[in-house]
Amino acid sequence: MTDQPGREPEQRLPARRAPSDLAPADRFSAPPSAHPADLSAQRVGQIVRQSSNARWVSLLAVIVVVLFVILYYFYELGAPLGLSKPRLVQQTEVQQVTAVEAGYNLFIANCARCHGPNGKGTNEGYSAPPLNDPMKLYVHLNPQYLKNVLTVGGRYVCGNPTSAMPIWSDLNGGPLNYRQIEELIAFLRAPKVDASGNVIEYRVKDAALNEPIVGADGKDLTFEGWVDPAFKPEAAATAVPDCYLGNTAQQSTGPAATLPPEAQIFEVKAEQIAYDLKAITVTAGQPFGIKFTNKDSAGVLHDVDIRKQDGTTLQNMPTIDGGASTTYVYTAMDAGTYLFICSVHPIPGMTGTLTVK
Ligand code: HEC
Ligand SMILES: [Cu+2]
Repeated sequence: MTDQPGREPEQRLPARRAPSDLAPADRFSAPPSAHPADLSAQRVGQIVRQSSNARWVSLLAVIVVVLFVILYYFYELGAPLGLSKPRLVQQTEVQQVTAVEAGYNLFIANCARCHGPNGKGTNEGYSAPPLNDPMKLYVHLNPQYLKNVLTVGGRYVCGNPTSAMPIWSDLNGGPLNYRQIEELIAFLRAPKVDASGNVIEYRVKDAALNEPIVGADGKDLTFEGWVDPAFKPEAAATAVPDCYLGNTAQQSTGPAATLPPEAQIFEVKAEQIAYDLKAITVTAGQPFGIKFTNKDSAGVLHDVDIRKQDGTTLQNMPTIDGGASTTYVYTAMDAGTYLFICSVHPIPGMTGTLTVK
């Protein structure tokens, strides 16, 4: 570059300039031949092709983005005509089922020994009141009530401070954390059928591995929810009392009536959730008494109510705790056959026949 032989020295290199001089404007510009005013046909074709390619590419990009937005919209909010459910709803359902399945294991591990594996409680010979009962699940066993019972323990149910029902929430010294309480409630309130009326099959999961447990027939073990979403109580049905022992207002009927001295008095003992006496015969039109002893352990309540054969209560007596005894006084009755029964444990073992003649 610096040495160009065959030229006059002044043509070889530009003359030195004083540093303050501005560089000539065309010093670094390409010569006019490098950018001709008119384009060659080939170049024009190239330019046109290139820009139409670019427009196709951008059109495609726009289409891709628009399609994505539309598809994502339906994915997020649910496709029309019920083709798919909103993403959050789907996710909630998945998590709901997971909670129910975890709650089932918690129930079997902690509650089944008193309330029975099916939640039928005293109806299946267990010591605690039933939970799996459509009338109870309809309103009484609502999530907030369940949460309170599990946090406060059995005293929340009937105000019995020595209730056998333990405190479960670790907020209150119990063994289960808030998540486990939620899972238990999810299980107790699990719907039996889905929105289209199909029975939901929840799977029994291994508590440690969270894997489905396979039964002897090679299929996953399943269980069903207790709550029938379609259940409606009959118009004439009586509401479930706040305390399963019955209406407390009705129970505190002031001082017990006294018996005339010649009245018949029977002795009934309850032990192991069973009466020792299964048949009583009394005279019609005369009051009578039952000297009742509860020989079960504290926390197991019994009473002796009188009901008609169809189950309507005629004479409702207050329950007594295990270890206590009392004398129930019954008013005179018409001739007939009735039941005397424990309202806490209406099972065959705690049901007897009362014959009035
Ligand atoms: C040691 C026996 C025992 C165990 C274990 C037990 N319960 Fe109970 N439960 C009872 C008794 C007894 C009552 C009745 C309360 C009372 O008045 O004393 C009761 C009452 C209840 C009630 C209120 C029922 C109603 O009709 O209002 C609910 C709900 C309940 N239990 C849920 C549970 C759950 C959930 C578990 C497992 C985490 C559980 N129980 C474990 C004995 C038990
Ligand atoms: Cu009883």
